[in-house]
Amino acid sequence: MHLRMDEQAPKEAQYAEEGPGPGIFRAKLEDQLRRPETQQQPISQTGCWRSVRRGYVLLGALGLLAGAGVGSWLLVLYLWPAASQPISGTLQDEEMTSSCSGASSEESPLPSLPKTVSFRVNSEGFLLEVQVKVRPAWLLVCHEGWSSAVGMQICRSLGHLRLTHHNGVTLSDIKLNSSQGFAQLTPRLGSVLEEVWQPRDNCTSGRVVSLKCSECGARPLASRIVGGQSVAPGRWPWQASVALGLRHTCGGSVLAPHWVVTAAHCMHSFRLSRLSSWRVYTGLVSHSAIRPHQGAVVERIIPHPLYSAQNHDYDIALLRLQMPLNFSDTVGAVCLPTKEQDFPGGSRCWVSGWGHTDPSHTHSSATLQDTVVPLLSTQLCNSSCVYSGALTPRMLCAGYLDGRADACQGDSGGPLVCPDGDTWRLVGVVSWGRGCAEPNHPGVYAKVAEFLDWIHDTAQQVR
Ligand code: 4AZ
Repeated sequence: MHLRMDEQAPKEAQYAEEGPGPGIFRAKLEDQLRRPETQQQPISQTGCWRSVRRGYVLLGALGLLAGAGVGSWLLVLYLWPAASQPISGTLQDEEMTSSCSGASSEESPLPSLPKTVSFRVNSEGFLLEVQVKVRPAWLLVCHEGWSSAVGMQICRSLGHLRLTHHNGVTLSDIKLNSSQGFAQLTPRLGSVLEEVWQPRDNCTSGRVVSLKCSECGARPLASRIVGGQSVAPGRWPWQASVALGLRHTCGGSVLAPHWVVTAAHCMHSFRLSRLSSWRVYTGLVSHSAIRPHQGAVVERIIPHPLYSAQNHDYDIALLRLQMPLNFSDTVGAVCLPTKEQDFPGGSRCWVSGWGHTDPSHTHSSATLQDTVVPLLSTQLCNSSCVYSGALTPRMLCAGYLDGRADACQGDSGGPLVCPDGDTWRLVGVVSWGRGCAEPNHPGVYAKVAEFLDWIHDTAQQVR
């Protein structure tokens, strides 16, 4: 996490020095000055014309010198405004949007289909409620036609990894107001979750559905946190350190007791390491405090099958832990985004990690750091002034164009989370960027919303 200079800047300066600019300019001048000398040889052979020719040659040389002088002066005049500009532009947003092709500072909201159905679980009694397009009221769900498969689908659609509990609750056991409406599942072969809800005045079974999804996205200790750069325990309970032995290599995020998500490039970079060397540490703030026995053993590494080491597309991997994590005030899961959820450009999200904080790129931070980073529109991030089309649909950008703060090496694989009411959702996985906190080069993240099916299918299949 960091505020620092870019590792690539010196390299670019080097290229500029080796490049064609000043070198070509110097070479032309030398040519012009040399040419009269080479023409002197044939001329010097005839005696009577010697002095006349010498005069001409002298005049010519003087003329050339004067021409070169005027030429240089004009060139200096022409180049001066460019030379007085900073080399790497630090364009502000407005300038950026007007001068970069394909840029726009605000995310233009995509025309989205009206949502036909929404779900929520009320906090007393975990009663499942559904809201269908035709009615504004939240309806309780009748138990008839209910199945765990439907429950699983609903939990997933709410950003949870699993369903943990479901049952039928007798209506006479709960307090209801007289206007309470109900909805019943009408199972139709091949129908989607959105189309199966029929409003009812009562449930024939006399029972409604109670549903618990796996816990996520809460910060039990959040009220005790005081702001600042270094992080207090429990602030980001899903933050994991993915390590080789005791050596921190990448960040990760806890999705469930058995599952941690990280970046595929972290696993790719250390692909020669043995599976048994990997450890996942959770509930940590100070990395120096870790002890080997605290690490969770990794049972399986599952990189996304379409990960590309060339352009970092599909930069996501799942780690299955051998033993489940014990959730506590300082260890817990983050929620996934919901499918239709669109966090627009400007959303205030947070990135955290033990990555580099200094310009020398050699030290991971001893304590967990975090910083707020606004989401940037993909249009702006892919514009000619930023990443010129390098972002694929599986990536998103967050940070600042003035290079204020950014994720850095060692933060890779870690969480970019955005608040959704009281719930924190994993919107991005730290992936890449040109340098760190470099102007016009914000951090790039794997876009978790694009991987929901892969995450759910993998977590279901691998047990
Ligand atoms: C890295 O090398 C890395 N500034 C991570 C994030 C960023 C750059 C590099 C974004 O792991």
